[in-house]
Amino acid sequence: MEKFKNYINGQWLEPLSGKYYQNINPANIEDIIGEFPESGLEDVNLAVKSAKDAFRNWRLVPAPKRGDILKKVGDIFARRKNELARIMTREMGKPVFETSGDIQEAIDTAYYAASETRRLFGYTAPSEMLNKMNLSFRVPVGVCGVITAFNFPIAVPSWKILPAIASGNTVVYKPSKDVPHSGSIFAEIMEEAGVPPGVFNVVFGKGYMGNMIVEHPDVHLIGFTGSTTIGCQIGEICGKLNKRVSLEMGGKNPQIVMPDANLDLALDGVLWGAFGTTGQRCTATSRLIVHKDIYDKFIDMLIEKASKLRLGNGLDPQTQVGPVIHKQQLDTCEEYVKIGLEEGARLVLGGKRATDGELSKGYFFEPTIFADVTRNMRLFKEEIFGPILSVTKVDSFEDAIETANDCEFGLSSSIYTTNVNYAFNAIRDIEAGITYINAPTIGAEAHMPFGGVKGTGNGHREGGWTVFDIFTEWKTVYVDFSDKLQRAQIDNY
Ligand code: UN1
Repeated sequence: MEKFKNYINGQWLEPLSGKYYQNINPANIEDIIGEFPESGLEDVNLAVKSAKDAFRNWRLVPAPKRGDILKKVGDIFARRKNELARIMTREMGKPVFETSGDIQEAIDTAYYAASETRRLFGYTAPSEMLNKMNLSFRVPVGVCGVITAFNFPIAVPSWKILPAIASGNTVVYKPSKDVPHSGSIFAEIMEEAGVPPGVFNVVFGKGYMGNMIVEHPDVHLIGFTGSTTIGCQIGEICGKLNKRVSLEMGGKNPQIVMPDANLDLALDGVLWGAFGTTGQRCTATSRLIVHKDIYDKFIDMLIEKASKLRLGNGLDPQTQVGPVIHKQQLDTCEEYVKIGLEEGARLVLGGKRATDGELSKGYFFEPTIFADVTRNMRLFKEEIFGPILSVTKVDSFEDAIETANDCEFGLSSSIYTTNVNYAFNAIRDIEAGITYINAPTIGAEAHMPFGGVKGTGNGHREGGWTVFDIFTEWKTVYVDFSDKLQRAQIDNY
């Protein structure tokens, strides 16, 4: 069985901890992908030291030159797209068409970051004094710790790593323990593209290792995507240590369907939003909010089509829905079905593990729909991260918006309507970082700000130009060419 290594300072190194763990295919638990380092503090220390040393030179490399390397990163991802998509599917389960999209998102991010190295605009402003010039520009922060989840093994890390490096930072990356093979290939690609030793480092390990990165005194910034529980813990530590931290956490994303909507379109939207990636997206549609006039009809349409979704191994081109990531997630899904039934919601589809034939080999859960979910239920409030959709009936447009907003999270949202007034009211009034009109809650594009309000995040936006606000500091410069002492706020007033 293949034994993988950490990537530190441009070298592939066995973990100093001497420990390894096995990673398995969630669609077939007999298929072991490999043994990956279960790194410890000594490994983290080595990676951070290499990132710290590399920062001295990397920050001085002209940004467009850094961009040339990132362009190559995008080219190599494009060249290896098909091969890598299969590796990712084997490792985390979602179908190959989805893992291909995941890589495409990294390609888009690489090219965007590369081009941004020729902008990274600063501001100039007039000075209040004669013969004095005021400038400001972006500078890197230093060593960035990147900690991500399993569901987008390449795209989500790329959102952080590539802009961080474009800005002149260096990175220590800890991939989710469930997708280390993808993390290893990320390192291979960075190496081949010519990212200098130490600028990008990968250390494999389990959850505990994240804290070692977060607490390390030479790590200046943390970029995290994952659960709200872990994210809040990281935020707390970073608060105490006065580190910059960008948190991308949970969602409980609503899709509203109004009676005037194109119902077939709304149906396709909710099926993709709720069951794409087996519901394991922070942007997944987990609350369907339907107007009373079409409620029964839409639920019938939904059951009819959702019951036909084809579960299976994501490597099979017929598969529409893959497994969940691990046994624990399967247990969580079962637990929420129990909770939903106890709370009095009406189970209209699924609700149990799928074990027919080949499915018995993996962690498969039937696409599950609960109707008559009310706002007081846990099913309505809590992120499940699995193929479980709640449907709630509302009386009016106002009720729909209020219901959508009755939530601790605020990442994505959607409304299906042909009424322009409803659409614009929804854009204005839904409390979420992202609102889609006549499109599902999933489908963010790499060049637009991505992130959420309320319990989803801590005010940052990845993606697009806004990600550079996370990974840079501002340097303000005053150039006085008057040849005399000019005292601001004093001499001119
Ligand atoms: C995530 O679920 O962590 O918009 C990110 C989307 C994808 C990104 C999802 N482009 O669903």
